[in-house]
Amino acid sequence: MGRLDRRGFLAAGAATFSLAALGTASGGAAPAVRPAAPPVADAAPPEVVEVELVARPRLARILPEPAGPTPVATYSDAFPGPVIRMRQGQRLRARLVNGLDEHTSIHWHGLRLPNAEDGVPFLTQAPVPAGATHTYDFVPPDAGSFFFHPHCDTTRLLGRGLAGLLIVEESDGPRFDADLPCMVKDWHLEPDGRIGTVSTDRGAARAGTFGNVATVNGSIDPVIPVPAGGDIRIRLFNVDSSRILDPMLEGAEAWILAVDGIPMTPRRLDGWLAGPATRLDIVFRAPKTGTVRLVNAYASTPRPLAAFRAEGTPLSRGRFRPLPLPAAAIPAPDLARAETLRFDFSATAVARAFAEADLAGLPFADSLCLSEKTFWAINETPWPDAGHERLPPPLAVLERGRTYVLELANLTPHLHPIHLHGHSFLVLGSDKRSLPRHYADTVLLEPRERMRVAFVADNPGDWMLHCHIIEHQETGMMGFLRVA
Ligand SMILES: [Cu+2]
Repeated sequence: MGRLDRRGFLAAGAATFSLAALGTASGGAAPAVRPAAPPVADAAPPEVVEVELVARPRLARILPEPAGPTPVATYSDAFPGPVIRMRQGQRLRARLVNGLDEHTSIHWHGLRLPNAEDGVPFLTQAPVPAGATHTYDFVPPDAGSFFFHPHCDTTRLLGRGLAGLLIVEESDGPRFDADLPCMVKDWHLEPDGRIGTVSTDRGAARAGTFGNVATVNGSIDPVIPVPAGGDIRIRLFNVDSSRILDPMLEGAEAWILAVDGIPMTPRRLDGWLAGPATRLDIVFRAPKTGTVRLVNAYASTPRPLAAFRAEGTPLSRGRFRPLPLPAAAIPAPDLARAETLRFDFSATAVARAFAEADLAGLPFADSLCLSEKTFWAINETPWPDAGHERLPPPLAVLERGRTYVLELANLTPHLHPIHLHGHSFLVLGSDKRSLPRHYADTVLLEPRERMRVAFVADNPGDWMLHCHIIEHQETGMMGFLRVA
């Protein structure tokens, strides 16, 4: 069927999918401008998109010479990606080849997929041993901007870049003159290019251990060409483990079209905080000449992330109007009959002891998937540390098909992006901020903030609920809900 090309992908039987690099890290090279997908009627798409993801150490150039290349870990030779592009309705068959020296798995972040495909070692699947393979096989139900990463030893592996993007294109909706994934990540680098310390106890117990080299698509402040005068869709992925973004586009009027890949009523990009794991689909009109700058305003002075430079003969488009993307078919919560569950996110120092009966039947885990220390907890229950072998009982058992309102209370002075697997929830509101109702899979809790989200528990299985500041997740702020 297929053959292994130089980037290490097996493209078996899939004629139209695209699996590409985001850019080479040298000289600010940028992703290729790619037009929006043609209408489905143009060609009968293959039913199955097959990819091979070979997780292993590689070398990538992030810092300019005389620094050396950085020893990274990636899913392909494409750095930092890869990007899997497919169309809504297609089936993804992704074969993971574990070339790491430890067990791993792939979690498909934000997808409402069957529990067995969710990629949480011990909880939803057996870990994939070093040297072994595992195939994920599912049909993404929603179009959108998703990403994938391991779910154990995550601070270390994400710190080395082990993540990829999954873009599921809508079959209709507005057309764009360019559709550009922008993967935002800070690296912890020594001056010679080696990976430095990705986690400290001080960082893990506070806001996270921040990197020192900000990149977009693996490049430091890259200049990305865009068609002059065109309508540009950028898909911003915050794949960093701790950085909070307040993305701003200087030099263009920009609108948010989707949060976490889920379309919303277009809203001006202005002060939308995007914590780790959040994705924003943004549209702007490129100028006829010149440059639009993407900056992170969540800093005392805005920090440059990337620039978009208008190139080519200016396109003549009409008046700029941000058109909504087609709505996702997410089940609407039945708020009148909802049950409310409260979850407190707090600091802790003491692991909770459970009776043997509570632990009966729960899986054993190993030190890669248990924390070394605990600084955090959900409802006073930290994810167990390495002295415990069994996973804790579920935080709550939910009745399949019922609507639940989760009241998420941040009792700490730090921010926590809280992520639920396998479901998209409706953000109802905050006791501190005015937010539009919108769907998401990760919601950023500001210090002492309380937010309410609602969803239909329609997907059976055990689903992680955790902070996506990965050091918080791995030091206790993690648990799971059981939908039965
Ligand atoms: Cu947190």
